[in-house]
Amino acid sequence: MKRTLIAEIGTNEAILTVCGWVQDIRILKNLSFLVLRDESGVCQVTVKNLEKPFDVASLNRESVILVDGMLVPQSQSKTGKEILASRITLLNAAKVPLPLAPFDKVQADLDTRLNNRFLDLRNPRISSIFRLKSSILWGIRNFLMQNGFVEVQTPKIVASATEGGANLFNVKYFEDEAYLSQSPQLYKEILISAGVGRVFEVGPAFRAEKHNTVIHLNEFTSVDIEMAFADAEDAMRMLEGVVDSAIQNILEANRKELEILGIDLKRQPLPYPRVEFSECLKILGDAGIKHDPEEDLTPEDLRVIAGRYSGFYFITKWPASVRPFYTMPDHENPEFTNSFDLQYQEKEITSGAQRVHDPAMLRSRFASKGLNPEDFDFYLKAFEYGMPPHSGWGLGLERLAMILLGLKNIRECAIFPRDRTRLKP
Ligand code: AMO
Repeated sequence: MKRTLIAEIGTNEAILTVCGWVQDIRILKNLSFLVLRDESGVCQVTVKNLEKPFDVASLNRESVILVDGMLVPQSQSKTGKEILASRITLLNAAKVPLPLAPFDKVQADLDTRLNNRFLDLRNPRISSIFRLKSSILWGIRNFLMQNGFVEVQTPKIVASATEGGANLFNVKYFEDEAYLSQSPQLYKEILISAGVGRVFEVGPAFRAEKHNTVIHLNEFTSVDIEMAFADAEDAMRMLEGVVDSAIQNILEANRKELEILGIDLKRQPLPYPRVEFSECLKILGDAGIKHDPEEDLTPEDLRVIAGRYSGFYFITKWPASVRPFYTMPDHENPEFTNSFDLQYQEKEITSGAQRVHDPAMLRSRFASKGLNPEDFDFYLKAFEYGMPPHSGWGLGLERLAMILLGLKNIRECAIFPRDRTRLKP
């Protein structure tokens, strides 16, 4: 279909065709006004003398129409763009009442919005979130490609757990039992043995976590990297570059969306602060909170620590007891590991580490975590024939988007979220 995007009205022809959704209708005595919307913006359609009669009064909001008409130069309309219609064609009528009115002054509750996501997304405030998320990912990809990474796709139907057995979704795989992948961890490491050097993946990760929080989804987008001949510091530097590139990209490409959402985003100078886990325990101690050095930090602990750091910072050198089997112990102090989390205030955005590359050490790590090495035979094999030292991380894309866009619930950043009670749409 030949059409002019609303954003481009006035830049080319005076006689044009625009298509879109009817956002508003105002009927006067000898004259009607429509507000027409497409993906690029809104314009006013003035209906006076049509070549072929069309009953504007019978039109429902959010119906899809095609308008042939003439540009009105120096329009006085609120939208700044106006077309005097010569012909209106109804392409598809919307039913009444709408299950969600996307332009109501009072926003519907999140559940109603998600149940009617196709209508919710018609509001540019909502669709801007996903334009920005797409741009964040482009900034990430661009930075990784410039730094010699190759993008891969690894299987999402898998035979073993990587991030702890409790959070697995089971899948019936013909005669076998399989799982939905929690993380591409094992595969990205195998690719390091394969000599790829630097590898990344953007893909879904599945976690059967039962708790319902504003930072957890049961399916999220994991951005994963792995680098050969690299230590944890190398991986952290790559991560800072990635986050900064994502911010830079939206600042350059998405002024309009940032304005629609009222976001005042700034780059944070590099490097981001690094705080060792033991230092976190001191901060907690100063606040009168006793913490077992072998236990993970609780959300409450993280809130206290976040009081000392605004913005992004790393927590490094986590205890071995709280990190997965593949994490490299610290050479001098093996109860701790060469690991890190990137935090934004109290929220974790990324986990990463230097990995164990020695197969004998890996076997003993399996034993200490109560795991059966036979379940990981295909993974261990890749370590027996020349595995370089390597490091990497996994970043939750929806968490990063949520933080950069200042949103309170991660579900706002998943176009069709999956949570404990939501399997549709
Ligand atoms: P981890 O399990 O910490 O590490 O996950 C990495 C990052 O993924 C995001 N994330 C989630 N986002 C939304 N909902 C969830 N349920 C959820 N779970 C995790 C977070 C988190 O920081 N294999 C390691 C990574 C590595 O070491 O390379 C891993 O998966 O932002």
